[in-house]
Amino acid sequence: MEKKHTTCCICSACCPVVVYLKNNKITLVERKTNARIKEEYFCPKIKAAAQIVYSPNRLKTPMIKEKKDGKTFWQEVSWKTALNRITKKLNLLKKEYGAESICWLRGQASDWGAVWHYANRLMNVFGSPNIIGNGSVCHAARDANHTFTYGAMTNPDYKNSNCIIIWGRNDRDCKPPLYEEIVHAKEKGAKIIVIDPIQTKLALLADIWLQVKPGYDGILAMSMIHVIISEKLYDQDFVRDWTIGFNKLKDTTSHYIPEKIAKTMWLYPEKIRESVRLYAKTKPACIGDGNGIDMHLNVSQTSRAISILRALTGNLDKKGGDLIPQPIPFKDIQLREYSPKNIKPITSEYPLFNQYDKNMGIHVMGTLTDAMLNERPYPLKGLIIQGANPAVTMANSKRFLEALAKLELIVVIDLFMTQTAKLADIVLPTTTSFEQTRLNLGSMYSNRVVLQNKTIKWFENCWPDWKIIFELAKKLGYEKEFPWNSVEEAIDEQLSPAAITTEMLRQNPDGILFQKTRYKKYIKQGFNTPTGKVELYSAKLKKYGYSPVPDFQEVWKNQPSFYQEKTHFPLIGISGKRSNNYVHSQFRNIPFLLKREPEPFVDIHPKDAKKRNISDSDKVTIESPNGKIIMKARISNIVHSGSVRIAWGWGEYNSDYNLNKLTDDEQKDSITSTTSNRTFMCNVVKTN
Ligand SMILES: Nc1nc2c(c(=O)[nH]1)N[C@H]1C(S)=C(S)[C@@H](COP(=O)(O)OP(=O)(O)OC[C@H]3O[C@@H](n4cnc5c(=O)[nH]c(N)nc54)[C@H](O)[C@@H]3O)O[C@H]1N2
Ligand SMILES: Nc1nc2c(c(=O)[nH]1)N[C@H]1C(S)=C(S)[C@@H](COP(=O)(O)OP(=O)(O)OC[C@H]3O[C@@H](n4cnc5c(=O)[nH]c(N)nc54)[C@H](O)[C@@H]3O)O[C@H]1N2
Ligand code: SF4
Ligand SMILES: [Mo]
Repeated sequence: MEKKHTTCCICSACCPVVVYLKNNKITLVERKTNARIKEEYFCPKIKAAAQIVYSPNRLKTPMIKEKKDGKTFWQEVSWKTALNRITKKLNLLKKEYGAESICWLRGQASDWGAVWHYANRLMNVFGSPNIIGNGSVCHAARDANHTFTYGAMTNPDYKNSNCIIIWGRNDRDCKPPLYEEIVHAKEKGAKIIVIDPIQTKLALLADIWLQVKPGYDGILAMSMIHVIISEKLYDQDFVRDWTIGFNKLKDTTSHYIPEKIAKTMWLYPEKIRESVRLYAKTKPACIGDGNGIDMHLNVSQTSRAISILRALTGNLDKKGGDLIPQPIPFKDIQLREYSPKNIKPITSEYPLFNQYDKNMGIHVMGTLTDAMLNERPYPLKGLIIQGANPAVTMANSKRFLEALAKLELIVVIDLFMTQTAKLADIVLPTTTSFEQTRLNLGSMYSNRVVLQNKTIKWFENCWPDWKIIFELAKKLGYEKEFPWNSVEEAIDEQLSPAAITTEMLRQNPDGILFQKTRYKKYIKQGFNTPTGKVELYSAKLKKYGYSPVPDFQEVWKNQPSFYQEKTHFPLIGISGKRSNNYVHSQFRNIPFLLKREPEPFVDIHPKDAKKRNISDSDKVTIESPNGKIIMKARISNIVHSGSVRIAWGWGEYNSDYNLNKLTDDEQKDSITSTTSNRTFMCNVVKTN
């Protein structure tokens, strides 16, 4: 049996794997693990890799939606015909409404490798400033606020840590290599604190579990800062030499006394004090924050407050603490100089988040539906959707679908005929991570450069994302700007400043370490902030009209959406965990995975169930002011009474299960446009 090494990008954990092949067909894929832990972690999705790659449901060739005798149908076409049709329409729309009427939307699966730079380059040369990633509901909102505080997003160094806070994050199901590091640290004696409204498997492993009220994390962080300052548990040398705004922070947090506010967070004051003392007194310590604190209306202030904890305790960029990345030098190929100077992107209402990192690109997704529906600041006419299923994953599905219906051109680049693809005019079939060579995103930001390596040839008449972009660019007349004939040529150019080539990466399947890991880099180079220090107080945020020190006075932002309607919708709905069987809306069409988890559930506390006469496995309706969905109930103590956890991502399988029918997209975090997909008021009633 032949054996090849690559990176799996079925989910964003991007694990190194070994692929076993027979007659050039994948038979088995195994995750490489460095774990020396007792429990071997099992990733179901990788076991299903062959079923995913060879799924009979895969798109096999480009298709155009045609109309005849009042009926619409999909016509299979050649790549040439599909790209010609797209080019013609794009040019028409550009002529009539301007290039800015076209928007490119990247989802979580869109080409993890190239830092999205190929698509950015194409839109820049086309002349549209509207290329948007979905990071406002994902990690980018957190990333930006780490960056405002100390110049970059830190990574927790779990494996070398003696105390780990896992905050709104579930590495067990989402990042297995990191989960193994946590377990390894625990086995070596590290203390674990989990902050999560749900009793997850990680919470069961923890020394302390804080079952925080959903969305109250920022207030909790402020009360932890208060304890650290008032009990003098902070690193006094670091605070003196490397931070600004300590006194302002001290004043602001003086109101956040655990004994006064713990109850509003569903917590006990002594437990808050116990956990913060453990965290601040154990060195080194780190905090892994996750998507559980994203997707709230206060994500910016919350991320800032959590970031400040890392700085106050002196754990920044220390071994076992919170590491500042060591990006490798790479060439920026985005051609931003082509982007029109006089046309603002549709995201310009969020200027700070628009420009916080030139490599990440724009992630202000919260403006998209508004721009499409209200033609504000100008009409959008065409949308190219790559690696996303927004019909299911965007907040307030109903409104998003209304907006989509207004467009004159929708192109979807995907593996499957998803709910979103069904609404497109043209679908372009792409390849799975095992069929295409890409640079791994993490590689550009961290120190170890890893290649995702093509292991089999492209399925049927599918093209990898890079080829779709390169060929579309050429059809549009940008041969000069897209001179590459292969992705290898493009990657070599991107990596030229580091003097690393695709071939070298192929020779080193575990990656190439660019330079030795260095700690406390700030001593030589300062922090990458306007003052060169950790900004507990941010003059930049103040200049843009935001609170310079995190504060949670605007009460509505701490509440789940629809809080004002709590009389009729008294339960906090939590958009539930990412399952290790699935990735968001994906893979309910894969038999091995569907068999493991055949249906979605809503977890409801026994007290709340009793009040509603609901028993285990009863069919229930979950309703919010925006819509209704139906699932089976699971009576469970893992949720706090007053909240329910609703299974996530099932809307692709059956639209009755589409959680985003319940969510709101009206209110947003004022810095990042983040909608509160995570928590919202709802009610659960027994369905007759
Ligand atoms: N209520 C609620 N809403 C949420 C979330 C939540 O937890 N609750 N989570 C939010 C978060 S963090 C995220 S990241 C988004 C995710 O939202 P999406 O980005 O829409 O994620 P997926 O459902 O995984 O859709 C990815 C699509 O890409 C396709 N695909 C897979 N691999 C490739 C590839 O290599 N290239 C291309 N072109 N396509 C590919 C898949 O078939 C799938 O249709 O949802 C957000 N929305
Ligand atoms: N198997 C699998 N892996 C994935 C994905 C997937 O869909 N499936 N998606 C990928 C993507 S795009 C992302 S963004 C990452 C996300 O990965 P993580 O950052 O680990 O985020 P989640 O698993 O969404 O949620 C983490 C935890 O937050 C908790 N939580 C919910 N609400 C709150 C709250 O208000 N406060 C606190 N403190 N906690 C809360 C949840 O109960 C959950 O245990 O996973 C990636 N990996
Ligand atoms: S965790 Fe994700 S990236 Fe890692 S092997 Fe499983 S599916 Fe692939
Ligand atoms: Mo995400």
